[in-house]
Amino acid sequence: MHGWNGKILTIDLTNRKFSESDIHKDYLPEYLGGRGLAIRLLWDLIKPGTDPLSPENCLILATGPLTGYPLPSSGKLVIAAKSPLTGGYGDGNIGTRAAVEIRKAGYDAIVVKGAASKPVVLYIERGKVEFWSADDLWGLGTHEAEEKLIREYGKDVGTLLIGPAGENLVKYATVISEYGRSAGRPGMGAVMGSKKVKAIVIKGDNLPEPADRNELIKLGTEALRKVKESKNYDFWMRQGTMATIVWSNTNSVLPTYNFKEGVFEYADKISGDVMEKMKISQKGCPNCNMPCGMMVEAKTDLGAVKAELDYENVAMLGSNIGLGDLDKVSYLNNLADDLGIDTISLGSNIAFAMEASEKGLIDEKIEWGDFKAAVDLVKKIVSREGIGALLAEGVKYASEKLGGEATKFAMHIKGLEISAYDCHTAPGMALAYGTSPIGAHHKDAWLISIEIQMGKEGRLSYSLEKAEKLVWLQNVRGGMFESLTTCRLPWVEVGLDLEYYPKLLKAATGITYTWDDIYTVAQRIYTLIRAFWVREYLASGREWNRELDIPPRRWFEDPLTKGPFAGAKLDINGYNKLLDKYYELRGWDSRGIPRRSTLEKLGLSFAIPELEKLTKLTP
Ligand code: PTT
Ligand code: SF4
Repeated sequence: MHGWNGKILTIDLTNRKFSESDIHKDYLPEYLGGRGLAIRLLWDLIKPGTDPLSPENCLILATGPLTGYPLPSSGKLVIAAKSPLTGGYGDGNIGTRAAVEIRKAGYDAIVVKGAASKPVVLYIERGKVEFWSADDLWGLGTHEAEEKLIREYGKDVGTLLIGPAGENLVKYATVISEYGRSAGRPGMGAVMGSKKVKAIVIKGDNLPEPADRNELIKLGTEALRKVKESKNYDFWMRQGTMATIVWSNTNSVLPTYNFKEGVFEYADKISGDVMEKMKISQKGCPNCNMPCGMMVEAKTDLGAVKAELDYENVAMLGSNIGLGDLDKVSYLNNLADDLGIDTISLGSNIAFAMEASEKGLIDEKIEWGDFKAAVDLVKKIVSREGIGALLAEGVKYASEKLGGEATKFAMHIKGLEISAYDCHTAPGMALAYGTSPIGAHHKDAWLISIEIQMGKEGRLSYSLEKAEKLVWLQNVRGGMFESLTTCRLPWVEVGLDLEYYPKLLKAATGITYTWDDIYTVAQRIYTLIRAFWVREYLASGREWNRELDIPPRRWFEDPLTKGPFAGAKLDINGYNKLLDKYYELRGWDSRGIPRRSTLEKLGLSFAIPELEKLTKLTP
């Protein structure tokens, strides 16, 4: 075998044991790695209906056949589990040295199961796992805890850790690495916390041997050079994802006041240009020559901090909560990283509380743009105090508890808070959120950039071609990149030719994958993830229906009141037409459940008996 290690490390926390096993011979060629391997392992290892915060859930760290090799932006890792926030499949993709070290330690994936009785640090090398006490780290923020780990283990290790949010099982706690990389929006940090794992430290030695080392190095070097020669490179290096603030505002999609509007009157105060003036350094993931981690120094009444800014963080903790001051937004961003909580869901929960306060649905007075109230609320959420205990469960739960009108402005899909694009004027992007395999996240399909290029009429249309584009984007981004596992930004942001990827895959594994083969792998992954959601919902006594793929009522009922698209909102009939087309293209029925014939065609027949115990499958 080339390009993969072919091995999984399983760590059983309950019994403080570990074992190595060979990965089933078909899994790697059929699912590639990363997300593909993670969903197959979750399907196999988790009993239907498992409580996500119980020892029976598994936390999976999965790499792919390109991870760690000298080619563009290859230091990425998928962290997956059954999500405590949504009850379905959850994952996140983190750029960290830990990704490379896992591969170098001889594994394609690590499965962490059971639960420790006391806080632990897991130290992993090839063929070795040590369980160290984490008593001195439990309760610490991720910044201080990581510093201690580096002092203890040295700089040449990979680290993954949780903050107090993960320890306190906040449902949107994430896993953090390298002072501000964050992954696993649907509560992967809470799953790690439920297992009492404060940190995982990994040190490897050698990457698996590729099938054709010379070819891999030749292609990788050439692709790295192409990245640098791109015409967008210089601007990207100045602003990274922060350039999107102005773009989103100009195009009326910047989430503002809890997704009420798409334009923000203070957008110029939180823009990429302002960030450039605050920038002190730039950092990146392993093997990346277009580093997007924009480190800024920010000063506020509450103190000075250093923070890593990205578009999503700034939009959700800035315009979406009415805060037009990048120093203060940076403070909140840094607090989220230190506490180990997702900035997107956090911004949505703060905005939800502000709107609920405005409407008199809660007793607390939390006004739009009130920085100190927001900081106070974050601390309450993480310690689960007062209103924070409700919001620690996410906006879906909080809105159902408050009842009535609250569910209309709880901005989530399937329980995951929507990331930073307002969709009053973007039906295709709304569909991308509706059908994202982890709940409302943009990573699988950034259809909005295509929609905006279609001009006003095209953008507002419900043309079925949008569903076709969506499936293609999902297959490339959420299927291929999440499984290879490399960063997609060299392609998305500086236009690296996609044709490099099948070639690199061949050089790594020795197997020829045509684009049709890659799309089939992606279809398999999306369909198995969907089967997992259906299985987990029905086995937990929850209903499954197409309503779960429909965005919140706000976008259909409350038109925009500002900007060039004032008066615009989504149309439910148009949306349902797109959704039907999407299901048809995926081979799912009108409930959004994979058809029996689709499961058979994609080599997923093993899922049929389990699903048939729970529902009648459409032929
Ligand atoms: C990702 C989501 C994103 S997507 C952002 S900003 W983005 C937020 N970042 C957070 C953060 O920071 N701190 C925090 N406490 N919470 C945060 N939550 C949000 O998490 C990230 C980059 C980015 S920056 C993007 S788009 C791309 N995402 C990729 C992806 O998903 N797959 C892939 N193959 N390549 C990608 N490249 C880019 O990676 P999640 P990271 Mg992240 C401070 O994890 O759960 O997927 O959510 O991983 O290493 O930080 O890189 O404008
Ligand atoms: Fe990491 Fe950004 Fe480079 Fe992607 S572009 S590998 S997220 S630093």
